[in-house]
Amino acid sequence: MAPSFSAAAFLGKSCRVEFVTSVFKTSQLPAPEYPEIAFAGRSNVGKSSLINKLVNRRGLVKVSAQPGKTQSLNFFMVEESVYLVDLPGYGFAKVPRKVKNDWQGLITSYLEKRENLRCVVVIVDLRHGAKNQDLELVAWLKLMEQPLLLVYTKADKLSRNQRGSQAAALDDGFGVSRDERVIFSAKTGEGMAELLAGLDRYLDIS
Ligand SMILES: Nc1nc2c(ncn2[C@@H]2O[C@H](COP(=O)(O)OP(=O)(O)OP(=O)(O)O)[C@@H](O)[C@H]2O)c(=O)[nH]1
Ligand SMILES: [Mg+2]
Repeated sequence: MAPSFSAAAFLGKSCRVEFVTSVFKTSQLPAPEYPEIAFAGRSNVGKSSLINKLVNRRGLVKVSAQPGKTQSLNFFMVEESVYLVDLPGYGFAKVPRKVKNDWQGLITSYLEKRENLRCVVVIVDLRHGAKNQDLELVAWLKLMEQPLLLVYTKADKLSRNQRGSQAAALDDGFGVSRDERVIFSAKTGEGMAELLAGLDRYLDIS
């Protein structure tokens, strides 16, 4: 295992980052040699945008014009110390059933078995209520005692007042307190410091 890594020291600014691999089946997963953070959420919620913001590279991860673009687990290595994993979005109806089942199988077994997975960042849209699949994912991660951090993104699309009331409704739905979630915008970078502090709670285990 690599030495402990501080998100706040490297992420949110220029850092060394490289694409490692796209994984379509479990057998393609890279060796679990580094601590790992995975990013999950509904299709089009802003997972790839959040990762780009974290590594300060606009075009590193493809941001989709159409939902459902990310169809594999995409691994990125930061500072030769930590993997960031962009997961395929869920809840996109137009994906054929066969493909959907394959995805679900892959993501489920990844989230269940990945030994170096330190934290799952679950991203939801601050403008919308908690959807069933979000609630199910969070409940299932908690059941597995898998550490997670909720990120309420696209905050730039709401006024200050709306943000407060929407965030309170989401907190209620997920049953989390304010320090278990971060209000974020990939457009403005709002919430970056809180996000990094949240990640460091799980990364910095020394
Ligand atoms: N205003 C605003 N737009 C955002 C933000 N984050 C993402 N977007 C936009 O939302 C759309 C989807 O963003 P992506 O980052 O591709 O979302 P994704 O979750 O990776 O999507 P899939 O890979 O298809 O599941 C793009 O048009 C982004 O520009 C944000 O914080 N603010
Ligand atoms: Mg994506």
